[in-house]
Amino acid sequence: MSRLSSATLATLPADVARPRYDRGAVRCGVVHLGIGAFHRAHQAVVLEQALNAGDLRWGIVAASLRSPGVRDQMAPQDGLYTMLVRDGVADRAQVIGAVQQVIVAPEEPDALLAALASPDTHIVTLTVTEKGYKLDPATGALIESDPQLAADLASLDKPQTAPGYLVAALARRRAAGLPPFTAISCDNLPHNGRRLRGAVLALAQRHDPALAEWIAARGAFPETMVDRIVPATTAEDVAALGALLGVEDQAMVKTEPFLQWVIEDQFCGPRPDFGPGVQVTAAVAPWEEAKLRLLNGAHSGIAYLGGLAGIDHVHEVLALPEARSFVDRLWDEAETTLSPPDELDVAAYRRDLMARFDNPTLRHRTRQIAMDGSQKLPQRLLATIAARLEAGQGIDALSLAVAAWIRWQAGRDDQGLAHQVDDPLAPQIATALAGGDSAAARVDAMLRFEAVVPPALAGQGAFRDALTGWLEVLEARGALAALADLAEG
Ligand code: NAI
Ligand code: CS2
Repeated sequence: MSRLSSATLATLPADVARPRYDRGAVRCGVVHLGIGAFHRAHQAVVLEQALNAGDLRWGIVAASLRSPGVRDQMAPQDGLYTMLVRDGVADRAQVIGAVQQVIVAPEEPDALLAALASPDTHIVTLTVTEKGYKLDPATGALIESDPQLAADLASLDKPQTAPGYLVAALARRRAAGLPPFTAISCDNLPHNGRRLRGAVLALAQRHDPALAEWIAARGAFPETMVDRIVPATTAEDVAALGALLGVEDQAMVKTEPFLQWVIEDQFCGPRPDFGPGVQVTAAVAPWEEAKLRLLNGAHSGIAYLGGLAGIDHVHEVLALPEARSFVDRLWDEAETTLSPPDELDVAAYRRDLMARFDNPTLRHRTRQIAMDGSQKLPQRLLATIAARLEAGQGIDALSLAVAAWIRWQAGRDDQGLAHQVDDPLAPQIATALAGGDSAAARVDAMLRFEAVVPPALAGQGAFRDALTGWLEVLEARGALAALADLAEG
């Protein structure tokens, strides 16, 4: 089967949407760091809207700071890929042309630095995962013990981290008399703009205080809330799309119809008319907090409890009435901690979230969501628990989700089947848990893990007791029994 490419574009079925602009006339106003599935189904699709609307300044130079994977998938396809939108009943395919070049930074660091320093570049977006910022999840401070960051602290001649590339490129722009670019984090981090700015300024300060001062004065790091469920692509997805299109697309992504992007109105240069699904506003935090605590908090609880029960996909977990009850209880607890935007109808948002989770065609794997829990739990569950305890309120569902994360670290589900604990802190967590000879001891070990659990929360007896109680149930009777207990409680 031939590959999707500029040459085979015309052979696609008529109902497959494709670029309506001249790709050869596009200029790259955006550099993206971390070309993963989410970028291809979210920011790139928004920029495709701008290109299709006739503003050809907004092509993308995308980079992977790690593996060549996506470059090798996209290069034979002239940078084209398909986004398959699956609403649970029907599929809609759109070929995206916004990505003009994919750089594998470890192979050609200067090519990425040149793109970042180009006068055409006005915006840099990032999806490097929560761990890509090299920040302590609990405190937000730079993790100076990280080998890649340590190398960038020593020299930026060949950057190795996202903050490193941004600082090295901003130095080039300043030396060339160019303005900074607007750096937009699109990762699920609380105050992602502030965190990115902090990492960049801290690193710049080590190398050149005058550069740090220039970035602080003239740069822009808007806060954002990003939302679209984009599960990792599987070989089955690629095969099914090939049967639909008649060409092979190794870089395809699958997603849901829903898309939301809330961006703080803080730009230091030109920006596109982002179009439908995007809000540019002064106040992002209320949107971000609601999404992280409702959608992502539930997602993590579903992932660990479902994974422990040996259930592979989100929609399959939610086929269990006890799991739906758990999600509703978690949302009842989380909702009291929110200061939602006036425009947000939380009851309707919860109904829409459950429908999105129920979409059987996304086949969102619990194990994918379970990844990097040490980087996710602080903003998804721990901050919510701290707020509930401060208000003297219960944490039954929230604490069950955290206890399930602790149980997940054992590397075996309730049937004894082994799983990989995919987390940058997995070795340290395993070591911390190894010494515990009871659920209480294992909870105490985790509460001492300051990289994840803020000491003020760790010292709360109600939190320790709730975690211990749930972990004893999980270890003795399993996740389904714990869900049943909660539903009856
Ligand atoms: P992915 O696995 O497809 O891509 C991850 C990207 O991050 C890859 O380019 C990888 O090379 C890069 N990366 C990973 N660790 C890194 C590090 N330490 N330094 C630099 N780059 C690193 O994952 P996907 O689905 O694209 O998600 C990426 C991020 O996007 C998530 O972590 C989350 O913050 C955000 N997001 C994802 C959503 C989704 O449903 N997939 C939805 C909303 C936000
Ligand atoms: C998920 C998120 O993998 C995960 O941790 O919870 O990627 C989730 O799909 C997105 O935040 C939805 O916008």
